Amino acid sequence: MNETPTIPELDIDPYAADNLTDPYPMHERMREAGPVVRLTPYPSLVACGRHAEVHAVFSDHATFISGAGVGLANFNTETPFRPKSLILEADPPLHTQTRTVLSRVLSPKAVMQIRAAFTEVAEQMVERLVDQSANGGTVCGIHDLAQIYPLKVFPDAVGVGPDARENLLVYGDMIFNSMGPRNALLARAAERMVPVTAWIMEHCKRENLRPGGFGDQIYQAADSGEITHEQAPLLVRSFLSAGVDTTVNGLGNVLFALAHNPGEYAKLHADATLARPAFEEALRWESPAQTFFRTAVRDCEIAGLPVPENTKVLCMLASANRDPRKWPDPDRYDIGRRPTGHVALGAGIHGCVGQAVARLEGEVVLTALAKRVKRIEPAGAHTRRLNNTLRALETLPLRLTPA
Ligand code: OVV
Repeated sequence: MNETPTIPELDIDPYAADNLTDPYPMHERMREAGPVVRLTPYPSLVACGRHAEVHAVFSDHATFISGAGVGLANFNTETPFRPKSLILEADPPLHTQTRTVLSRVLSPKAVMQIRAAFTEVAEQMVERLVDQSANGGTVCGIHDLAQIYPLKVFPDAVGVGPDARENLLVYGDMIFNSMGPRNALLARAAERMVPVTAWIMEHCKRENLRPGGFGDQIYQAADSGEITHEQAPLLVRSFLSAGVDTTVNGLGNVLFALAHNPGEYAKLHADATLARPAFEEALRWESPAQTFFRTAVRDCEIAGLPVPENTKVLCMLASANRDPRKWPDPDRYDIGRRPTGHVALGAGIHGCVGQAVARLEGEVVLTALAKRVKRIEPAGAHTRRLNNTLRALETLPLRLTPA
C-alpha cells in the first residue's frame, strides 16, 4: 500500500529581519528541502521555492485563487486591510472585465505614446547626476534616481498633480508590508494609514485626474459601460498601488546589480542596446516583489503532495528566479543571459499588467546611463529598507564617472 507522502517542515520565518536582509540562504534551504514545504511559524500555509511549482501554481488560477488575498491573510476568515483590489485580489469573471480595461490603458501602443516623455526625463536626470558626481560628490542611487524618476514619470502618465507625491511611496510600502504578518514592519507602516489612504483616494477621483491620462481613461471605460462608475476609482487606485514602489525598487536593484558587477556595467556602457536585457536580468537576480500568495479552493496536489482546501500557498518568486534547476549559475548577474521565464512579474492571468511601462522605465534610465556614464561604483555602504514583500534599498551611495 502507498503511504501519503508528507511535506517537509522547516523552522524558518521568511519575515524575520535576518531573512529579509539576506533571503538567499533561506531560499536555498527551502528549495533543497522539497518542492513544497511547511514553515513552523505559519502552520496554516505551504510554501514553494522552486521555479517549476511556483510557475505551476501561477498557471492554475482556477485551483489557486487570488480573491482570498495574495498576502498571508486569508480573506475567507480575515478582514482585508483595505477594500479588495478589483484586479489583484479578484478572480474571473470580475478579473477578466477589469483586466481588459487596464491592459488596454497600459498596452504597448499606450507605451509608445509615453516613450518620448519618459526618455527625456531620464536623460535630464542622468545629466544632473553626472554633474553632481563630477563635482566630487557622491549620489544616492535611491533618493537621487530610483525614487525620483518613477515619482515623476508615472504619476504624470496617470494624470496625478505634482504635489505631495511622496505619499505614493508611503502607500506602496504599506500595501506590500500588509501582505506579510502583522509584525513590527506592518505596525510602523500602518501608523500613517489613515491620512495616506485619504490622500490616495482623493487622487483617484475623476476631477483630480488630468483629462487623457491613464486615470481618466479608466473613467472613459466607465462612461462606455465597460465597467461601472463605482469601480473606476478603485481601478485608478491599482495604478497608484502597483505603479511606483515596484519600479522604484526595480531601478534601485538594477543600480545595485550594476555597481557591484563592474564587468557587466562595462558591457552595457559599450553597447547601450543591452539596457533591456540588463534590466530584465536584474528583475530575475534581485526581484523587487519577492513573494505572492494564492489560496487553494479545493483539496489538491502540488508536485504530488497533498494541499488541503483553503490553504494559503506562499510562492517564493525570488527563490524561483534563482533555482539552479532552472538557471545555470543562478547567483550570477549576467546581462548576456536572456532570462525568459523568470517570475519576477508573475505568470499567467495575473502577470503584471503594467510590465510594458516598467520595462520602458528600466530601458530608458539604463540607456541614458550607458551613454553618459563610463563607470558606476559603490561610494560607501548601502542600507536596506526592510519590507515584508519588497526587496528594497534605503540608500545606495554611488560615484558616477562621466563618459
Ligand atoms: C501592490 C499591488 C500589486 C498589483 C496590483 C495592486 C497592488 C492593486 O492594487 O491592484
